[in-house]
Parts: sequence; C-alpha cells; structure tokens
Amino acid sequence: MNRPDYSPLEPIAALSTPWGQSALALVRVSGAGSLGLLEALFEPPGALRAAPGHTVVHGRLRDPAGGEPVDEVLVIVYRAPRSFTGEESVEICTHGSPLIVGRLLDLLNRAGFRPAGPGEFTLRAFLNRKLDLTQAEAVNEIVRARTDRARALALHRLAGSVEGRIRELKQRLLELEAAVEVRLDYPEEDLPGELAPEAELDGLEAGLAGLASTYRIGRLYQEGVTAVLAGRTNSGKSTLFNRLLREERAIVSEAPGTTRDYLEGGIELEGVPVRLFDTAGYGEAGDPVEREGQRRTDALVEGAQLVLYLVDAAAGLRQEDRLFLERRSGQPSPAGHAGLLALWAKADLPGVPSAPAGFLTVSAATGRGIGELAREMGARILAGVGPASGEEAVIDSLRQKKLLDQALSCFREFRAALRAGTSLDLLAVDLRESLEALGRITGEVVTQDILAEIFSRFCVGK
Ligand SMILES: Nc1nc2c(ncn2[C@@H]2O[C@H](COP(=O)(O)OP(=O)(O)O)[C@@H](O)[C@H]2O)c(=O)[nH]1
Ligand SMILES: [Mg+2]
Repeated sequence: MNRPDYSPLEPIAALSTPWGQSALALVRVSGAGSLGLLEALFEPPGALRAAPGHTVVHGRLRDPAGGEPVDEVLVIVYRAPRSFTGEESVEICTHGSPLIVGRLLDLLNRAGFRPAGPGEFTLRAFLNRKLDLTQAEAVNEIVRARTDRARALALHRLAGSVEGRIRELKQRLLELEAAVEVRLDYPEEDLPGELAPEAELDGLEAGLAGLASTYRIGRLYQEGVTAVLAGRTNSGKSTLFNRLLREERAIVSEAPGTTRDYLEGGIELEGVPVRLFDTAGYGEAGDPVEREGQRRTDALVEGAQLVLYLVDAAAGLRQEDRLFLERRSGQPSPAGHAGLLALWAKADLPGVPSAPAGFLTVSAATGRGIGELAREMGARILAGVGPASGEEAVIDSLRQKKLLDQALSCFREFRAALRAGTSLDLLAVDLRESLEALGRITGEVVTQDILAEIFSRFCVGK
C-alpha cells in the first residue's frame, strides 16, 4: 500500500450547499479537534463536547468577541472514524441566508478552520480509506450525472461496483503471479506444467476488456448523442421536432423555408440524453440566408450520431432524397455511430403511397409511428453498446479507462510472451505491470503486498 501519508488533518470548513437564499444551508467542517474549536462559538456551552457521534444538537452560534447570536442552528456531530471523511466532523445547518453563511464562515476561519479546497472532504475520505479511488470519483460523478441512468450507475460505483470488479480481477491476476513466482523461487520443485488453464486466461482477458469497454456506455449515458432532422423544405421536420420534444418549439408553416437556422432541443431515449436538432430544409436556396442555413444543416448532419431523413409521402421520393440517402446509408458518421433513419412523413395525408422499403412510416400530425420511431432511435443509439441494467459495473472516468487499457495490454503481452516461451522472470514483469495499473485504479500500489499475497495463497514450503 502506498497512499501518500496524510498526517496534518488540519480542520477545514466549507459551505456544502449553493450560495444564495434558501430555506436552509449546510456548512461542513472536518479535522481533528473540530468539535473543540466549534465549542467556542456554540451555546449552550459544553453541549458539543458532550454530544455522542451521530447526534443532532440544537443551539446558537455566537461570535466569541461578543454581540448578538449569528443564527439558531442544528448541528450533526460525527466522531472519528465514523464520518464521511473518517475524521471528527460536524455539519452545521443554518438558515439559508448568504449573510448568515458569510458570517459563519468568517467565524470558523477565525476559530482556526481553513477554507477547504475543492473535493477535500472526499480526498480525506479516500486518504482515510473510507473510499477507494473509484468510489471517490463516483461521488463527483453522481453530482455531475445528467440522466437518471448515469446517476444510478454512479451510485453503484459509490457502493463499490467498480472497486469490487477490479478487486476480483486483481485477485485472479495475483494468483497467476503467485504461480509464476513459485516457479521462479522453486525451480527444482515438480510443479504441474501449465501456469493456468487457457480458459482462465481467456476469462481474465475478457474481464479486463469488458470493464474497459463499459467506458463507452458510461460516456453515452453521461454525454449523450446528437440527432439531426434533415430533409427537403416542407417535409415536416419542424412538426416532428415539436412532436418529439412534446412542445411547440419550432415554427411550423406550409411556406417552404420557414426554418432558416437550426433549433436545438433535449430529449431522453433509453436513458441517454439526446440533443435533437431541427434544421433548415434542402431545396432551392433563394437567398444567402437560406444557403447559409443549408450549409449549417450539412455541418450538423456531418457531426451527428443519428440522422432522421424525412421524405414527404405526398411529394414522393425525389432524386435529391435518393442521393442523400445513398450517400449516407450505412456510412458511419464521423462521430462513430452508423445512424441514418429514413422516414416516410405525413403518412396521414389521404391517398399517399405506402412507404418504400427501409422507410419508417410516421405522421407527426396524428402521432402514428412516433412510438416506433422513438424505439428505433433508442435501438440505434445503443447499437453495439447495449443497455446498462443499472446493476453492473460501468466506468465513466477516462483515468480508469486508460489504466484498464494499460492493464489489458500488459496482460496481452504476458500471454504472448507465455506462448513464445519467454523466461519466467520476464513474464512476472508483465503481470506485475498489469496488476499495478489495476492498483492505481483503486488507489493502491500493489507491489509491496504481492509477496504476502503469494504466500497466503500457495502453501509449497513443505
Ligand atoms: N397532414 C400532415 N401535415 C403535416 C405533417 N407534418 C407537417 N405537416 C405540414 O407540412 C407543412 C410543413 O411542415 P413543417 O414541419 O414546417 O416542415 P419543415 O419545413 O420540414 O420544417 C406544414 O403545413 C405542416 O402543418 C403531418 O404529419 N401530417
Ligand atoms: Mg422547419
């Protein structure tokens, strides 16, 4: 174990709720001696010192230099190590006035609390081994989550989903390493020929690759995708845009060229945030504004993960439509997802022919086909990624992804070397590097405890 030593534990204080007027505000302090320091500001005297951990004390805060009380408060007392940070710590619940909070922070400062740096409470929780690094990162990811699914996945990480998965992979790597070390240490012993069954090596490699690949899912739920409505003018894009957004955002008109710039709205499909764009339609560009509008449409289409191309069923499929669809169909967009959906729009109009092969039939006016469209969009977005059930370990941190890739490539090198009959000491190096990368993910450096681990697993000393 090689976490940086963290000895000073100096008391820190910070506002944990947003600045501004609110019903209540929460100021948090942590560090050895916090209760004693706070005692000087608190009445009734002695109440904090006497309070057991995990209790709430009612009282008033007062400037020891004199004057009226600052506020009537409730404080939650945590005694080390049973707190979020693992330190003695207090949460002070004041009335939600910036004036009160400002006075309180000033008082705390003068009483000996230093303003906390960003994430310092969580940092202390990690240093005090309350959390591993994946959990510490999850604290931030929960706050940042933009969809319910992203929040649920981050909450699982906080509960240790990734940490547990890494621990399990690490354990299997350690067993492998132990087998190598044993052969190095006792070359004369008659050990069974194989280091590990091929199936176990395959499983480990798949485990590492699998966890690394969940980064795409994590990003998808957090960052989302872009979907663009494109098509000739008057094909019904703005109407469909409004229908998908469930609001009257875009102006709909039978006059072609009504939408001259693009509009953006946000929806959620299968738990993935989708930025939906309504664009200026293709057609004869009468003036420079329309030409610029169409240029912007092209740029959006280029960068989108999903393009919905509308064809007015009454007008029928024209040459330009065919060209657009041929040019784009099956082509992965630069952003990576092969996503083009052809829509046979305004299908409610009387006497329109049925949709050509490959088209989805929709009517934004009546709502026909909109449910299917949403499902198809969701399926395309998740294509090749698969929905996350919310139960599994999914990573959402580039740091973790890079270290997992590193662990995986070291492991692959190990396997290649093993096949090539490389000497055992070199094999051990690859394994150790793989382990170290995993250890860095959770915030541990494993090299020091490898020996202990080896001998606790293998009893060959007899
Ligand atoms: N009957 C019918 N008319 C539609 C439908 N969608 C759009 N329209 C009409 O088609 C015209 C152009 O629609 P709009 O959404 O502005 O098309 P855009 O130019 O592609 O944005 C308007 O008169 C709409 O009312 C539909 O699903 N059914
Ligand atoms: Mg429009």
